[in-house]
Amino acid sequence: MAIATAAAAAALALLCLLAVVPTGHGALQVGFYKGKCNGTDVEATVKRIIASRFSRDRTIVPILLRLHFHDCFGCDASILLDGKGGKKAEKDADPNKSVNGYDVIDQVKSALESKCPGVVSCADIIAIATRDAVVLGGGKQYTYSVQTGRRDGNVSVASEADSNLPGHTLSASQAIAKFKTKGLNASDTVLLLGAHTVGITQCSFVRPRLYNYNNSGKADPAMDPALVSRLKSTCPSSRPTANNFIVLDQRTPLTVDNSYYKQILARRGILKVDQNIATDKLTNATVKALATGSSFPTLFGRAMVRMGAIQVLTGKQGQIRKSCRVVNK
Ligand code: HEM
Ligand SMILES: *[C@@H]1O[C@H](CO)[C@@H](O)[C@H](O)[C@H]1NC(C)=O
Ligand SMILES: *[C@@H]1O[C@H](CO)[C@@H](O)[C@H](O)[C@H]1NC(C)=O
Ligand SMILES: *[C@@H]1O[C@H](CO)[C@@H](O)[C@H](O)[C@H]1NC(C)=O
Ligand SMILES: *[C@@H]1O[C@H](CO)[C@@H](O)[C@H](O)[C@H]1NC(C)=O
Ligand SMILES: *[C@@H]1O[C@H](CO)[C@@H](O)[C@H](O)[C@H]1NC(C)=O
Ligand SMILES: CC(=O)N[C@H]1CO[C@H](CO)[C@@H](O)[C@@H]1O
Repeated sequence: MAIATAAAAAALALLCLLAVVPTGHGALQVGFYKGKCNGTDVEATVKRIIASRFSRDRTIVPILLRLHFHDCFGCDASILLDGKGGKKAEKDADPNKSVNGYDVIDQVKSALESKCPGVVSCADIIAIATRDAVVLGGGKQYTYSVQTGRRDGNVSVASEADSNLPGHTLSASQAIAKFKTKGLNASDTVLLLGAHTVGITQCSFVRPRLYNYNNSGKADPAMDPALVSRLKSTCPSSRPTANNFIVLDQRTPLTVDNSYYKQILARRGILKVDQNIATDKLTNATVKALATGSSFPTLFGRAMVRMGAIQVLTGKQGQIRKSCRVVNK
């Protein structure tokens, strides 16, 4: 299966250059690039390239979602920068390994630079490309208007990234607290974790739940025993370094849908944090509503817009990078 070959891990996050923007979205607006690219439709250009990639490789959906999330604990495209002079950049931060998708961002960037140099930010390319990928992976009902007008940061530091990303064993209240530091609330936290409806995780994050949960010598009792058996065969304890992957949504791993919530209610959450939001009284009602109702497509898009507004640079701040991988001289 194609997804099993996709790289998985993650990198993350960023510099707190600006205050959190909890309401309104600073100077971001829908259609910021209209009429600004010599007659080229910027959003249509992004969409064409993402659709072409998707037709060959559906894992572009989880790849871009994860990239956008990790960048957005600061939304200034810092995650795209290559490390310089032996310094670790965000890309090299530990949870990183393989936040992928840099190549498709580069492809979009060069297509746009050839039409209107220095106009479209890398941060906006990530935001637009992710929206397009979500719609390709989920269908038209997942369409949302993406806000643009972000500018690119010019600093990337791995150590800041490391401490910023949420851990996979967080309780619901810890996850909510983490998102709150970025101006997002409990509903946003549950909705955005719904991105785990696509993609994969490496065995190392799941093994503790399978073999020795909380030093009990047994599996996590919160996990469906049938799932425990299946996952044990993918992630054997005898080969702790085996670089195998598990799909985060066991039912429809490449489709953007609300099946993630149904799965976690059925005790088939893969990461501990996924399972935690299904059982905690702070989040269980929201999870149930998303699993049983039809509101996820609309609400997910709204939460993505809020995530895309975290600590953005706008106006005269930052720069429009010429190459997404390096800060302009
Ligand atoms: C408390 C919050 C979150 C935690 C602790 C978390 C943790 C993780 C972990 C540990 C993985 C597996 C990485 C690996 O195997 O290397 C993962 C994968 C993923 N995460 Fe999250 N995540 C969180 C929130 C989000 C959000 C908000 C999004 C997007 C909106 C997101 C999108 C994804 C996607 C799409 C994947 C699969 C990537 C792929 O298949 O390439 N996550 N996450
Ligand atoms: C239009 O294209 C020309 C030639 O590539 C370029 O110099 C100019 O900056 C572009 N205009 C805008 C608004 O990007
Ligand atoms: C979270 O914020 C959104 C958007 O402002 C709002 O619609 C929603 O009701 C809030 N949820 C909670 C639990 O406060
Ligand atoms: C872990 O085990 C300790 C001691 O048995 C127990 O008090 C605690 O509640 C357990 N924690 C979880 C998350 O299961
Ligand atoms: C959520 O959990 C609490 C405490 O475990 C429980 O009392 C409540 O009925 C649950 N709500 C739903 C909607 O499942
Ligand atoms: C980084 O951006 C700030 C403005 O946000 C600017 O003052 C500074 O000179 C930039 N640094 C570099 C190396 O480009
Ligand atoms: C700690 C660690 O393994 N970091 C990796 C992050 O990604 C870079 C580039 O792919 C690797 O070279 C690093 O080893």
